[in-house]
Parts: sequence; C-alpha cells; structure tokens
Amino acid sequence: MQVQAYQAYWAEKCDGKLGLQDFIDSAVSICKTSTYARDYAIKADKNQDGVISAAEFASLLELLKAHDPNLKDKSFEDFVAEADTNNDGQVDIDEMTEWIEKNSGKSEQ
Ligand SMILES: [Ca+2]
Ligand SMILES: [Ca+2]
Repeated sequence: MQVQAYQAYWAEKCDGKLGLQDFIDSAVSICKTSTYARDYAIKADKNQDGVISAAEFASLLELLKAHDPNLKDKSFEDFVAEADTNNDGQVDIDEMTEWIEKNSGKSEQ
C-alpha cells in the first residue's frame, strides 16, 4: 500500500523516472527522525536568519501541537532556556533540531 503511494508520488513528480540519488535521499530522510526535526527547524526559521525568534517559535509550536496534541504550551523564555545549549541567548537551527528531537513523542512525561 505504501509502495503504491510512493510509486504514484514519484510517477507524478518525476514522470516515473526516479534517479538513484533521489531514491537514496528520500530513503534517508524517511528513516532519520533527525531529518524530520531539522525540516521543522528550518521551516520554523521563516526569515532565514539562522535563529528562532519568539514569533517563529510560536508558529512552530502550533505546528508541533498539530502533530502531537499532547504537547504542552511553553513560553519562549522557557524554550530558549531549554534549547540554547551554547548559552548565547539565541536558538539556532542546530539547537532547534535538538530541542524538537528531545521534545517530540515524549510529551506525556
Ligand atoms: Ca528567524
Ligand atoms: Ca544558542
């Protein structure tokens, strides 16, 4: 069932021709949760300045809550305190990725 969905997807996207590198890239991104987390982090940085602002965090939180309804609300200050591992007062894409990895799927604790 999934295979057919992927075949249909690729047929539409690539005229049925799937390059080996494309295939490997997709397989890797499907298998790695960190890619999913990084995707979210990169999308969250809407103005692409490399750091997550309060407004960007707020819209990301909405997105993550749609993905995981049990996720609790969190203030931007708490988020920065948790995610800012190099203590420069800002959350960059790497720190954001790590934070999403730590927080996704563990909301019940
Ligand atoms: Ca930003
Ligand atoms: Ca930082």
